[in-house]
Amino acid sequence: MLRLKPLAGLVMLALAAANPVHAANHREAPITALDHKADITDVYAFRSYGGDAGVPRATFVLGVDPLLEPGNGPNWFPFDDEILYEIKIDNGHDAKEDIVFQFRFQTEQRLPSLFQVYAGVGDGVSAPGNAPPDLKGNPTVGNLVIPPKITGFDSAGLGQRQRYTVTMLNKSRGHRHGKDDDDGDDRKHKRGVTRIGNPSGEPFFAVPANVGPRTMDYAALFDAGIYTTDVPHVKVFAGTTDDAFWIDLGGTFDTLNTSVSPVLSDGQDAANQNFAADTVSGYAVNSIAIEVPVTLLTNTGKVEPADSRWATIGVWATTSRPRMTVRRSPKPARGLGDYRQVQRMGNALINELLIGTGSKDRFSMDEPKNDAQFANFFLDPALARILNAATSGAIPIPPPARTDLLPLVTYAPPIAAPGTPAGPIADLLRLNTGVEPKVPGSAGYSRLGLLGGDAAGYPNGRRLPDDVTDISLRAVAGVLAGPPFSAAPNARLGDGVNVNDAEYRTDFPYLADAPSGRNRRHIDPGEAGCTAGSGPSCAP
Ligand SMILES: [Ca+2]
Ligand SMILES: [Ca+2]
Ligand SMILES: [Ca+2]
Repeated sequence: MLRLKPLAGLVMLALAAANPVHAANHREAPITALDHKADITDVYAFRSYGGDAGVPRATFVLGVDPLLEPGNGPNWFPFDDEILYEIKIDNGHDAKEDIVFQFRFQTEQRLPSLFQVYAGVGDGVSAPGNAPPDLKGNPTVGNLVIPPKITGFDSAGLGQRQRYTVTMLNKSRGHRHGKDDDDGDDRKHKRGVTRIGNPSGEPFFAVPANVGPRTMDYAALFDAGIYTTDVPHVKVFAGTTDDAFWIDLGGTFDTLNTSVSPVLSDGQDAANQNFAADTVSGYAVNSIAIEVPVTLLTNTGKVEPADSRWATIGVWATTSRPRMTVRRSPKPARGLGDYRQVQRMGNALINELLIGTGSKDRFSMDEPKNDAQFANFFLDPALARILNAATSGAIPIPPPARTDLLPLVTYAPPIAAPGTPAGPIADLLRLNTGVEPKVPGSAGYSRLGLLGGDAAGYPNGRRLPDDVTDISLRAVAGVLAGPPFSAAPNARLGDGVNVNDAEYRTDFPYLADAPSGRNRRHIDPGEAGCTAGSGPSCAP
């Protein structure tokens, strides 16, 4: 076991700036620490492993608004009508978006006279026989006072109701077909703008926070919030869910004072259970998810084999707000003008672990195609030097320039096929859409993704159960650089939290139910960690 040596003040400051807590991007940059609604927590992109295996599909999940305490009424956690939420795809290896999925929300308040936005009990509760008359002296006995338990989006008790629109932009048709494309059939590429709709004609509704079992049937709302759309094989979902990310946040933030050594034993590394408290346990997050067939994503409009240069796409997400805000008190503020980017995220690694605090806001607001300006941060990452120093050299690190990290910021093997144009340095989550998905828990699956020999996992895309904290620590420590960095102790770095507290769904949107405000359980340090919905520390 390694012993951490006491850190010098400068190192402690640097560690706080480049802390692995930011692997999930919860409050990682100065501006989004002040703008929670626009704060992207995580971006996931993976080949769908549920549903019809005959139609290769990919699922994208965007998490925003970190660390939502489920009991935090009376307004809970609406999406922001002023924010444009986008998931962007580069399929031509130039780090510019070719396909964009846009989500916009619209909020209505249907219970303006009530003090909280959700309410419900059983079949509804009427005023009892001793209820006093109202202010005008009218009798109130028998009047409905509390609406029935919320079971659907039309339930009267769903006071705050959010609908949303989904728009797909295809910017690639025409200029993306170069001499390397032997297909040449432009009809496969839908030009311009596609409004993705609900075949029923109803709007898409967002799933509300899980207030508690008396007020609502959250699971029924979650199920009703999974929409099959009028575009074949495209599904959408938005709502308050379990935060799919997990980490020993408190231990990590206490200058690497994790509950277990940052170097795991072989047994800890292999176990499908937690040895430290998941600080994010019992918290919710707002999630937007979309599933689309691979044929809508690739440059050729086909399902490309893994060894094709066209198989690998780049993915990132952005939040944007109108350029101007007009304060109209006592009326609500109004946004005016076109949108300006507040934040973006691709890998769970780049802005969080590598970019210096003084550059994080610029990074958040700039575009991936301009990321060469930040190249020095990952060609000689401070975090690697901190791991080396904090362990008195027991964690050896490769010398700069750290070209072993290039697969994360260019199109390069082992994610992209050999021969794929590398493109500019850019923080994109690279997904080889030709790699067959693996069901978590099945043969060959690893929470460590590519580092665990599972080609379907992070950093080839990112699945919900991929342990990006451990993977990122190991990658920064040089495991992609070959011996000696690819062996233990570098290859055993981890925080002791190996799995989510809640059990993920096995089909779209794969996210777990939000914990309820009534019964949520935050696991404390020293407690055995609730492991995927079972174990001594789970919520009742
Ligand atoms: Ca592009
Ligand atoms: Ca969780
Ligand atoms: Ca971990």
